Amino acid sequence: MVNRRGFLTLSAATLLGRRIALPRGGNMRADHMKNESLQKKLAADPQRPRYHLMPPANWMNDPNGPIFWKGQYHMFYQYNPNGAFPESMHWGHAGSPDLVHWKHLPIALAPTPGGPDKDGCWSGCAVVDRGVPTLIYTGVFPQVQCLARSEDDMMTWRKFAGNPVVAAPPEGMETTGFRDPCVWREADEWFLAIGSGIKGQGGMVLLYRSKDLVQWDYLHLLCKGRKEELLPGNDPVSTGEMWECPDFFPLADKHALIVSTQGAVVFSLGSYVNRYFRPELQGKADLGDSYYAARSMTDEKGRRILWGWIREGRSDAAQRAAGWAGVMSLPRALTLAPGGMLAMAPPSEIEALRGKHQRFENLPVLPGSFSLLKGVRGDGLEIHAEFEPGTSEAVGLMVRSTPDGKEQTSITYNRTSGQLLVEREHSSLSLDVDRGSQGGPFTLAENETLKLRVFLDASVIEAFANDRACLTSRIYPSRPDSLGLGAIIRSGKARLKALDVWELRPISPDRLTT
Ligand code: DQQ
Repeated sequence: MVNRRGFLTLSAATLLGRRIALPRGGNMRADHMKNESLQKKLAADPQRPRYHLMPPANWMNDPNGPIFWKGQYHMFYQYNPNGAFPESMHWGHAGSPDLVHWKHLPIALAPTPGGPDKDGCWSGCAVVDRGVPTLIYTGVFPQVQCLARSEDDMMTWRKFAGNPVVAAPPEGMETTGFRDPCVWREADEWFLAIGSGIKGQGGMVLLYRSKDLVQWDYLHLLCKGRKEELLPGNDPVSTGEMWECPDFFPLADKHALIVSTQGAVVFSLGSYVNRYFRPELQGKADLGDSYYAARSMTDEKGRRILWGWIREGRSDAAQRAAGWAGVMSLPRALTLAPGGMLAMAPPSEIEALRGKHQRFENLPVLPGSFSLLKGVRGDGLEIHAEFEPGTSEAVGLMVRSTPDGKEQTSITYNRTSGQLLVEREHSSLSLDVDRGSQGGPFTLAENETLKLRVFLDASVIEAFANDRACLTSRIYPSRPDSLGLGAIIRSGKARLKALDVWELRPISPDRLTT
């Protein structure tokens, strides 16, 4: 339906978010009962995180258009209301007063049959245009850029009748993709970055300009990668031939470009002159391979906050059977570290989740021994550990361990190889889950202690090392007693100066309420 202002109105069912977890066909009473039984099943699932943001059920992937608006944080995300598999992308929506506690809101975007997004509303961003919240996203197939606006404080969204607003890549360009718009304002003009690339050459970001978000003129490439080029940084990485989800923003006296390279999330820091971005330093925003499609926002405190999709590490069949897949990362506040590298740390709001606290100082840990801390258990914890690595080969934490150590996961800093690792070989007795080690380069300066901050939330691990390296991973322990915590020192001498452990409270016991 087209309304008088030229915007398409979505169907009432979609606006009300009623498609969440409702099976196709069947009567309302049966649907309702199915919801209740699904709700019980999800609440009892030991692998389902309890304090990370995720949809009430079903599939989610990329964060989309995170934005702070009228005192609330808004998060949209790629969402399939029909099950725990990646099809028919919608935009799910949640709101939060504090970055931590979320309320599910009606689905924001759904594919319109016969429209330019008939096969899916893919990733994009949110801006406020003369007081009107506006989403710019990719419709498929083919990949085109579309617009939708809200005039009721983001509860419902109307698609622009003239969609798509950018119908194709610049003429003559044979691109590997054309998607995931990122829009910002400079003086009285809008700028649009679109993720793309050229086969055999490298990823790239196309730059457009507009006065009204509707009529866009192509300018040039904001930035171009070369497949094999490695820039200095924490983990020099080849950036591939397609850059997804570009995110471009000022950070202190630099500019940052974050792209997802169909492998890793890569950030570049550099200069932005005459509307060209020149990277000077590059690295991985996360050293694991479970974190992807990151997008950032600013809030009223002026913070730059990054979110990412934490994907699953188990089979498609296991995901479908579970009835849910995909988790939103914790927020990461970005700043520039004194040496010019990117610093990343969870904002202090997370502390609101803290419950019971235990602290240990100067814990005796024998190299190579297996011992778990007595009385410290859990799969919903925040752990801070400070180590003097001394002459050890590696130091770190053992988490989610059974008393007999048959299931256990190690999060270690290997001093000799200069790596931060999540070692998952024994993380589960199940054969159906990923077990490879994940991690990448991380080194400490002379006399610097290792400050490890680890968030455990059922199957999710998010680890921060000295606020400059992040490592996200997934584990699926099979035994209910995989809850133990211990310290690791491998050969040589090291000291565990202090260990703090908090139990973290769940954020939303009633996840199906929308
Ligand atoms: N996911 C979206 C795309 C994007 C990709 C589709 C990145 O827009 O390029 O769900 O994970």
